[in-house]
Amino acid sequence: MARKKIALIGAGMIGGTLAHLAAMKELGDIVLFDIAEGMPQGKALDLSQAGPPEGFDANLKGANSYEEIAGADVCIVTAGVPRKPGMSRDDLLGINLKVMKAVGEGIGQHAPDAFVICITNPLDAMVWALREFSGLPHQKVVGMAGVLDSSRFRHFLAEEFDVSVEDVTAFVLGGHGDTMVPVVEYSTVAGIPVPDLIKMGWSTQEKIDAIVERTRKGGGEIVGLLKTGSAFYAPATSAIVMAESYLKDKKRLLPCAAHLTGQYGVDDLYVGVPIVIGANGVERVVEIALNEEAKAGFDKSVGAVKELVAACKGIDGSL
Ligand code: TXD
Repeated sequence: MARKKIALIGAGMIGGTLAHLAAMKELGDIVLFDIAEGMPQGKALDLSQAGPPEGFDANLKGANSYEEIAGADVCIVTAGVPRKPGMSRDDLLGINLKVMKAVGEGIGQHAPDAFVICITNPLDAMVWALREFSGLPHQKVVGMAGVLDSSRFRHFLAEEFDVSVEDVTAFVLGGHGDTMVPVVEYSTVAGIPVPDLIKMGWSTQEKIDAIVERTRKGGGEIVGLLKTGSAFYAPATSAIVMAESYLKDKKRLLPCAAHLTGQYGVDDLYVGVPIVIGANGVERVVEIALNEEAKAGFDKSVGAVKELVAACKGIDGSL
C-alpha cells in the first residue's frame, strides 16, 4: 500500500509543528506548502534531518506550487495572516477570505479527494468559505477549534481536581471565539460529571465558572504571553488527532466545526458540534441535549458565526 500523503497549506508556526508531529507519528509523506519562498523548503529539510536521530521514516518536501499537493489524502490549512494592531476584524476577514479562495481552488483542483481540516481564523467562517471555494463534499471539510478548546478546558479541570488529564473529558461547543460554550454537564472525571464533583466538594461553582471563563479566553491568554504570535503546539496536536481519526478510520467522537443541515436548528453553517470522524470523513453529527443555559449560549454563538458568514458574502459576491 502506498504511503499516505499529507499536505500542509501554510508552513508557519502551526504548519511546521504539524509537519513535525505527522512525521514523528509516521502518518505519511508530508508536503509543506506556503507562498513564502524558501521557508517551507527550509523547514522540510530541517525536519528531514530530525528523522535519523528520532528514527522516523517520512519524506518531507517544501513547495510553493499547488501541483505539489496533487493526490493528498489529508490537507490541513493554516494559511493566512493573524490580526495586527490597528486591524479590524473585517480587515482580517477580507484578507483571509482571499487566502481561502486561493487555497480552496488549489485543493479543489489538485486534491479533490482529500479530507480537509481548516485552522485559519476566524475559524467557523473560514471553513465555510474554504468548502465553498473548494467544491469538496461537506463531509470532507471540517474546522479545528473544539478539540483545542476542550483540551484547554481539560487541562484546567485536571489542575483544579489534581487528577490526570487522561481521565478528564470535556466538551466545548459553538463557534470558536468569545461566545464558545464549554458544556460543564458533559465534562467528567472518569465518567463523574463536573456538577457531581462540585457536590462532592472537589471544587466550587465559582472556581468552575472561573475555569469556564479562562477557557473562553484561552487563546488570548497565550497571545498575551507570547506577544509575537498565537498558540501553535496545542492547535497542531489537536488537528493531528482529527487527521489520525480519518486516516486510521478510528471513528473518534470529537468536537469540531462541521456543516449543519438542520441539526441544533442550524442550516448551512459550520459550527462546533460533536462529530464522528472516520474513513468517510464526517460520518455522524451527534445531537446532544443542551440545558437552557448552554442552548442560549450556543444560539448566541451561532448568531456570531452567521454575522461573519454574511460579511464574507458581502465581501465576495461569488459566495
Ligand atoms: O483553534 C484554532 N482554529 C486556532 C486558529 C488556534 C490558533 C491559531 N489559529 C489561527 O491559525 C491563526 O489565527 C492563524 O489564522 C492560523 C495560523 O496560525 P500560525 O501561528 O501558524 O500563523 P503563521 O505562523 O503566521 O503562519 C501562517 C502562514 C505563513 O507562513 C504565511 O506565509 C502563510 O500562512 N500564508 C499562505 N500560505 C499559502 N497561501 C497563501 N495565500 C498564504 N497567505 C499566507
